[in-house]
Amino acid sequence: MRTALTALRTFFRSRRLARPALALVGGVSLVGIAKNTCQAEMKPAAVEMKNVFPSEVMEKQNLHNLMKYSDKKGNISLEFFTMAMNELGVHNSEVVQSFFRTLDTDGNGSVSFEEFVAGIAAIGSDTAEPLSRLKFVFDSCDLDGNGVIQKEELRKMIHALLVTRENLWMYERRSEIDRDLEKEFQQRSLAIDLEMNTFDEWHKAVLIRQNDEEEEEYGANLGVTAADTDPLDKARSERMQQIYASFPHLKGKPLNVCLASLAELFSSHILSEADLNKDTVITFDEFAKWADKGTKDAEFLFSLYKDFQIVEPQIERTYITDEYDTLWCL
Ligand SMILES: [Ca+2]
Ligand SMILES: [Ca+2]
Ligand SMILES: [Ca+2]
Repeated sequence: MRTALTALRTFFRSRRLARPALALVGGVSLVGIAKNTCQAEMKPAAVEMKNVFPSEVMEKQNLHNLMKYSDKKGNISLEFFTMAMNELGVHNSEVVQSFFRTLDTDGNGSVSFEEFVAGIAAIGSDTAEPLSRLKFVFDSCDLDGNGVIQKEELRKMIHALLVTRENLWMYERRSEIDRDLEKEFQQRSLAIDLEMNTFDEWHKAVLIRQNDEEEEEYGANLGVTAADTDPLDKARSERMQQIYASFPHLKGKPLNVCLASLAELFSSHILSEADLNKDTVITFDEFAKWADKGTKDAEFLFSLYKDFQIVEPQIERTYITDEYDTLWCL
């Protein structure tokens, strides 16, 4: 078990997310994110947020998504919070509600901008105050809010965090691929005199092929080989290979099975480490002692929270034509 856990930690720690760890509420949609956001209006909370977070964070985060889920004052209801979490791939209502309850510190049924910032500050920054961080992680893992963490609660939470992380990873690959495709299109369109002259048409040709004939035709025109016509599939497959390499016992299993298995493994291990009096539950005191040891397992659990983001990163996209711009913003 020890070897597998070490591999687990190394594996997930080695995967740096390209953007800052601070999280703002929003949603991750794996397709065409930019289209939701182009013409959104900035709400006061988002403006205020600019004063709270460092500019380099703000530059890379998409404020418009906070607006998508909050009212004008920046308050987020459970309903909208659930939508945001669903978009991240978190569908377990116990996990969603626990996160919401943990953020809603005054318990009035909505997460205010201030509460949100405080929650994010507790888990998302390098300089987070240790006790707030500890409390946030403990409270959110205590899904039913009865003051102790059971193994099943821990498993569900870790699973949700792993799923989120994978979705964000895929989202980032998708963004990278879109950027690469666009760059490639620009280069190739300079070299080849093509009738189709918008990135959108080319993108369609490469990714949304109607049939093999079309693929061949476009491929021949563009010098694109079959092997590189679906970069997202390729990225996905590479990702699975990485997981299998780190966890040989999961070889051949689909991603959801792998994540479920890892959540089980990791939660069992944390329970065995932290439950000092062996009564099958972890109290806050036990949790604090466990975290205080600064073990790699604790570090790993906290790192899952730190990377947890409920905002989509901003896509820095240079639109090629007005027509294309309009298409995406509809
Ligand atoms: Ca509140
Ligand atoms: Ca509990
Ligand atoms: Ca105990």
